[in-house]
Amino acid sequence: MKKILITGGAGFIGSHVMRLFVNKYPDYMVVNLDKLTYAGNLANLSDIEDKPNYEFIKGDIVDAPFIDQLFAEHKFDGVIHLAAESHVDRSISNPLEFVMTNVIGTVNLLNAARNEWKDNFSGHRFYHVSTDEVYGSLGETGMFTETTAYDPHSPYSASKASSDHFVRAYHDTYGLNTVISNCSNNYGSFHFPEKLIPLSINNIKNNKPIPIYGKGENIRDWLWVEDHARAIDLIYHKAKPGSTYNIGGHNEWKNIDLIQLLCKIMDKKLNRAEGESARLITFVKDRAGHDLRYAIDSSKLQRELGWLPSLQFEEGLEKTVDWYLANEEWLKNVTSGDYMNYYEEQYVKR
Ligand code: NAD
Ligand code: TDX
Repeated sequence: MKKILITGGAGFIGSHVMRLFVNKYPDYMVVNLDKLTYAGNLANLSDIEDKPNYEFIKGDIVDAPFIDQLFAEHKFDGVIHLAAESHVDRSISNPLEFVMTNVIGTVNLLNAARNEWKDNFSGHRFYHVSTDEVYGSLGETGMFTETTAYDPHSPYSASKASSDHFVRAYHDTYGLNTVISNCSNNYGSFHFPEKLIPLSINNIKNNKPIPIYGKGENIRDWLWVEDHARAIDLIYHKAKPGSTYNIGGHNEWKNIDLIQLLCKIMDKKLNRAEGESARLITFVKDRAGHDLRYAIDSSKLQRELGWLPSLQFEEGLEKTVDWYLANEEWLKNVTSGDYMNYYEEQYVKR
């Protein structure tokens, strides 16, 4: 039985990857290592927690001796590394936490893998999940390809860029069998409501202002999270050692247009008069260093591994709204406690 370590499996994307692997590969033992920060939630995995091929371990990737021991004990065949601090606004107020988890945590995993797998690198895969934000910001035209030069602007993207460089360095220097993917903005179920789409759904539902940074002109390329998980499965199993793939939805939206569409869907779902939810739109102070536009060219992934996104955005957004409206308890649980303190600092006090 193959044993795979997935880090950050209790987070948004990680929980979808966990679910896919546990259900699709009953002959893999899938181990979820997660610190359970504010963003990690075992309720995201309640449907698979009793499966015989799933194991949860609570732990911190920043703790090097713990990671070394974990690798020595479990003899993993491969790693899919998603654990990270992931929210740009939090990185602006607390950059060091992003350096610790995203850079040091990644290097700790690389060191443990290198040490444990040194006699057979080719038989063990280290998959690092990264973001399109490492490429910086586009103007009105063009797309990020796998060879676009890195140009990160936020402490979050700088920390992700740094971790990508370390992963490549461990391939080039030591021969570790690494692969990296850089994906655009994900959306879907279990998305923590500090990010634009779930935050807006929650605020619309509760008749609270929808905070739009600047003029809402910034553009993101949105991908259904389950399509990202499918891409990760393909890349983990099929990519060549040392390779990189971009993953994106070919689905660019200006923030303000996206929120208008969301308001329309919410009016319908909540039986509100047309235009009622859009009255909640409130333009607020822009994010510092706010990247204007992201757009991903994922043609390499399509050409080499046959991956394509499965859902139209309108359909995916409606499904997402339905999920949040049907999962009030989940939303209530994650929007209590610490999250409310963060919300106050980010949106109310400034
Ligand atoms: P998330 O914030 O929802 O989840 C992160 C998970 O990592 C949480 O479960 C958290 O508890 C865990 N974690 C954090 N610090 C840890 C530590 N020190 N040790 C162990 N576990 C720790 O993040 P997400 O949105 O699911 O993103 C997952 C990965 O995908 C990240 O690496 C992120 O950079 C990348 N990514 C995200 C997006 C997106 O749109 N969300 C897009 C592209 C790439
Ligand atoms: O309240 C808000 N108002 C607003 O206008 C928030 C939270 C965001 N925004 C804007 C900022 C961005 O232009 O909406 C856009 C999307 O913002 P986020 O949801 O915070 O995502 P983004 O900053 O684009 O980063 C996301 O995609 C890439 C993830 O959080 C990252 O982890 C991933 O790497």
